[in-house]
Amino acid sequence: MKTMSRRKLITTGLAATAGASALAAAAKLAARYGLVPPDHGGLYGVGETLTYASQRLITRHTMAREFGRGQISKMPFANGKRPRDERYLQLEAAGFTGWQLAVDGLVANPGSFSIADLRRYPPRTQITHLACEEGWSYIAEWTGVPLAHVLNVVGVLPNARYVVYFSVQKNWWESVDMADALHPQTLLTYSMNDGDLPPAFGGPIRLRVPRQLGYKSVKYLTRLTVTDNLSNFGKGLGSASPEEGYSWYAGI
Ligand SMILES: Nc1nc2c(c(=O)[nH]1)N[C@H]1C(S)=C(S)[C@@H](COP(=O)(O)O)O[C@H]1N2
Ligand SMILES: [Mo]
Repeated sequence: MKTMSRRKLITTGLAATAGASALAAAAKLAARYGLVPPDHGGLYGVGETLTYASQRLITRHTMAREFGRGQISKMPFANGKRPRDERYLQLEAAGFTGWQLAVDGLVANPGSFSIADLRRYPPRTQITHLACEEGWSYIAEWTGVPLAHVLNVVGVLPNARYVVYFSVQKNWWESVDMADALHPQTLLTYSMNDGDLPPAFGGPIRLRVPRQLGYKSVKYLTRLTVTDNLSNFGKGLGSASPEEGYSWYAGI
């Protein structure tokens, strides 16, 4: 076996240290600019910070790709189970007329919106890709009101940093930072491929966040809350995903 020369040993060691200190320096820089994700602790923490901070610095204003009508998937895959509780089934039977989306937290005018209320706002339609972290994906057309519009209606306070959103399915909740919350393609969607959003796909209302992986697009939304601090939600990692080992920030 060839032994490593002393010189090589030192250069390799230096390179390793240089790499580590560059990472540490980058993490410090991210902290200075407030670009540390809520799941920054633990084994992959520095990596999570670098991914989030660099995406935010470089691609903050970029748009997710939009497709043509001919590219819409013929058989979109509905993942997961539909809610089966009595209340949801009653609301569904009544055409979701009784559904309410509550918006509260750091806002001037907390409120509650029916689907009809949301439909009265200027809609946006977009054909985007939904990619699951498990490897499958599909393209569909979604129509809804930009979350930014609803946030303007309720009046977000200047110290707002994140929007946390909850599903009727208690184990599904997520959050995004204000850059994604106010992004023009982040939509509260109530239509899919020319019809009402089907229950299998999150009807009556789902947040589509096309610049992040599918799990950020939570279905069956019941409540949004604006906050400056994620530590009081769940285990304090920003959403349910990091509690299961997935990144809070899932930018694509
Ligand atoms: N409420 C709720 N939202 C959810 C899920 C779910 O099971 N329940 N699954 C998530 C995951 S992991 C993905 S990939 C997408 C799947 O979206 P689809 O059902 O339109 O395929 O929804 C996300 N939002
Ligand atoms: Mo997923």
